Amino acid sequence: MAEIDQKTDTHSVTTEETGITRSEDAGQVQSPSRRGFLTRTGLATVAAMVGTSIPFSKNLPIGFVPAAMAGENVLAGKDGLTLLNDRPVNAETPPHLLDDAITPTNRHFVRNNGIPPEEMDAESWTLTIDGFVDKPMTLTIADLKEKFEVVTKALTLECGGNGRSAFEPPAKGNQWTLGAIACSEWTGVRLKEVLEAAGVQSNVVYTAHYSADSHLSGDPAKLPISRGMPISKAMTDEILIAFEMNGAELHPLNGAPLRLVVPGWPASTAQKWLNRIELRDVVHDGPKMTGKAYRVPNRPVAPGEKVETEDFVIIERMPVKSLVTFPANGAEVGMETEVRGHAWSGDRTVEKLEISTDFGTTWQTAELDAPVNSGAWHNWRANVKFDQAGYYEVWARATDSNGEAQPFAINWNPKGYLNNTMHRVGLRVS
Ligand SMILES: Nc1nc2c(c(=O)[nH]1)N[C@H]1C(S)=C(S)[C@@H](COP(=O)(O)O)O[C@H]1N2
Ligand SMILES: [Mo]
Repeated sequence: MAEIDQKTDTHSVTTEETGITRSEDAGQVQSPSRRGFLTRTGLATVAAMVGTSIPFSKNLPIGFVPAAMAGENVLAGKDGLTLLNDRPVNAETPPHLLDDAITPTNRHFVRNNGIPPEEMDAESWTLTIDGFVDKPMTLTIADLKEKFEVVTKALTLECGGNGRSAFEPPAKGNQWTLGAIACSEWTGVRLKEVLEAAGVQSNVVYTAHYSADSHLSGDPAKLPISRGMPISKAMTDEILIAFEMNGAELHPLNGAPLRLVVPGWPASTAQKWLNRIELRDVVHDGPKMTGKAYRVPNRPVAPGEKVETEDFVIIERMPVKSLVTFPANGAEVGMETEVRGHAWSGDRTVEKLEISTDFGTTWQTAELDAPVNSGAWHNWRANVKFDQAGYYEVWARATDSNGEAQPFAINWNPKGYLNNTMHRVGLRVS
């Protein structure tokens, strides 16, 4: 299992550059490009993948893959995630593991449409800005750091299909329950400043994002995903071109070494392994921009109703939503307990978080923190008392700055996007 190829490339191995290499014919699952990033990136990445620093890294024999990463673990460096798919890798985080105010990297969900790139080398990586710009540019990550202000922000990413599993009739696609949501701390430069430096021409209406991952078919002419956003959105302050996640390199499954982070909009807008942004004078038409992908009907439709492609519109902001992260569903609690979680609403703020323990008959207002910065989720908590033992459910309902509240029932749509129904957590009180 831990067979190692000692013959290949980086074997002037130093303690900084362990250059761990796996046998190509070990028949292991090659995701996320295990061989590629381990040979090209150093200890920091290995440490990110095992989830902590490696105090005795000096003693790690050449070519040894940390045991925590060996074998079939396509989710190396992730902790407790539920794997929905391994080709491409898709994994969500159970709500009770999302309890932290800032989501640690090992708890950030993974949504891949294709196969991550083999090479994720931060030193040689480049980002090209082209299309309708005055000065097309190609920048290294060092250039980005040098030319633009480096900022750190907590930013919420949620997959447009989060909650899909609850749709009836079912919608095709990853059967996400609640856990395709995270709010990590991202460090990078503002997309807006980079686009301004390139000179946005007056006819630009949309961005187009490109990356180094490959299509599942292996066909190099096909892209797994290439989405974009209106230029007005791209020029907002919160959007980052990020090279750090929670103070370390990006996790290979979350887009190392460079990605977009677009809070509040479907996270499909947030291209991972980003290597090019093109400014266009038309709405982008790349893979997953057209047809039914990340689009919803332009009117309410009945469950199961067939909708013509031309009646779909592109999803922009994500709707108001919340999560109960403590206690866990099914937990046993005493006659009094704290209940807590997060709430968010696209690019708006949340005004109110209420919880009910009597199936929605009465509601109690929770203590709701302001987001640590624009683009982050809100944390909330409440103290709950029960009069007698038994089975209860905690329901959480967020209301946003436009007065929109989470619904009881889902507005069905063919691809199962935007499910923002209330989160229910069952408790046994004794
Ligand atoms: N290059 C690239 N970027 C991508 C994707 C992808 O498959 N390839 N998936 C998108 C989708 S659909 C989502 S929900 C987010 C998920 O980000 P995460 O995997 O870091 O959680 O990445 C987006 N960016
Ligand atoms: Mo997504």
